[in-house]
Amino acid sequence: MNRAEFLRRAGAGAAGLALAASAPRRTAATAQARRPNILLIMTDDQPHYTIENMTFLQRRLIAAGTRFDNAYVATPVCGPARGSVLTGKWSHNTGLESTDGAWRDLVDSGELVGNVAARLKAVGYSCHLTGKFTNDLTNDDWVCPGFDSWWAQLEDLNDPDFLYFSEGGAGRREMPRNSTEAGNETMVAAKYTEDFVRSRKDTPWFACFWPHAPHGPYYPLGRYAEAHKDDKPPTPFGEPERDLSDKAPLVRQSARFSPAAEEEMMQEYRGKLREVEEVDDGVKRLVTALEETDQLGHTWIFFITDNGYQHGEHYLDKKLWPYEESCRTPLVVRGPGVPAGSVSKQLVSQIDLLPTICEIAGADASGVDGRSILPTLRDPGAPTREFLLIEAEGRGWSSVRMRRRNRARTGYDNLLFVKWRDGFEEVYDYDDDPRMYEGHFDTPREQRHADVLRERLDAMRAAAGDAYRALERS
Ligand SMILES: [Ca+2]
Ligand SMILES: [Ca+2]
Ligand SMILES: [Ca+2]
Repeated sequence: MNRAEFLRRAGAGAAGLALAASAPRRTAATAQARRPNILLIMTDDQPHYTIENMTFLQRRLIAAGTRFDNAYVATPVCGPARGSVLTGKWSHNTGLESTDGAWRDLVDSGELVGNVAARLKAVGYSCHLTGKFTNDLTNDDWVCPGFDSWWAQLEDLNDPDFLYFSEGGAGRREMPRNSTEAGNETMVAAKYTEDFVRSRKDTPWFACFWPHAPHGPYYPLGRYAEAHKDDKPPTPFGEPERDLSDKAPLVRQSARFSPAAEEEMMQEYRGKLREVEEVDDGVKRLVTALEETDQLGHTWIFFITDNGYQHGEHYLDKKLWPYEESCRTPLVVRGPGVPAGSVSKQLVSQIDLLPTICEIAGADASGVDGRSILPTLRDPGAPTREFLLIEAEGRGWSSVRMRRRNRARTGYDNLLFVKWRDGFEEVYDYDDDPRMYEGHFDTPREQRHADVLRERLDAMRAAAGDAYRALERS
């Protein structure tokens, strides 16, 4: 890349330097005015692999940034996951274990004082949110600390006829739902975020576009109502020989084997894909607005989901399961200095968003459990961690993923260890068993690492901050 291209990509800091070099009298004030914007797009209940269906995201974010193939949620269900994104902490440190009552739990936790928007506001950012903040938000005069622009959906989020929302905490309002852009919750939320980014182009901003899609029930835009009629998830329904003896009793009890259950799960999958299409349209709307207002070059864009979803893998539906479809999140980042079209295999978590965003903005990132992945955004191979926690204490399990270099075989040992409240253990080796059909300790690698994984998980489930991060590396 040439010098101009390098400076353009290097973004805020270098842009300030470039301006200073060409116009020496414009100094700190210019750099200050050019602090990068941050757009955090978080979808609701989106299996990681469905970003294959997002053509705009593929073309303008993935091809222009980094895709993370080992990014995970903190807890695979809405309320606790959103708490971890907002606070940069594990649910065992926020106390958030359930989606029922999630908003009240979050307020009562006292953790919102240090939420990501409050930290950015403290250094001069204008902060905005549209869409689903969290579950059970009914309070229509409340605004989360740190946000000065607020369009949050209120319960009942799943009402088939109306959208309910609070604009700036000024009371409960409603709009009829329909299949047009004016009545579609994703496109309405995108419009409010578009208005925000267009109106704030002279100040640094942090915008959360958190559509309540592709969460069910499915009310897609009319133009997608007939799409994806025969599509099926990439991992087939069920498991070989219907053998779930390697999985916890709760998995066996929850498994649904009937053809009718399979048909229901496939229909749900197709509903999700239709809503994934409308999310892609919302992303397009925002990126186009950033381009038209000349902000794209100094805006970071993060794309994630709050949790994934099973569509019949291991005969399971819904979420809160310890497997990839529930626990992986798509993570795509485009921003100044991020190499275009790169892929990172590093272990990354939702709890890393707050420290990463704060580092980009120059805000305080102390007192959290996550770590900044900015070094990995600059160089996709830069290591993050070797062990990563995921927990679902409300469902009765926690897990640790290991991705550790094995010099003897010039590769990595990639394992998942799950421990259930009743003592049941499962272990999977990604290399030999990528679909997670064999949870017994049946490979030499699994047996060799069993004690390390058990001890590591026990310690991680109780740790916070520096002590937690120390457990992530050997
Ligand atoms: Ca969710
Ligand atoms: Ca099995
Ligand atoms: Ca195994």
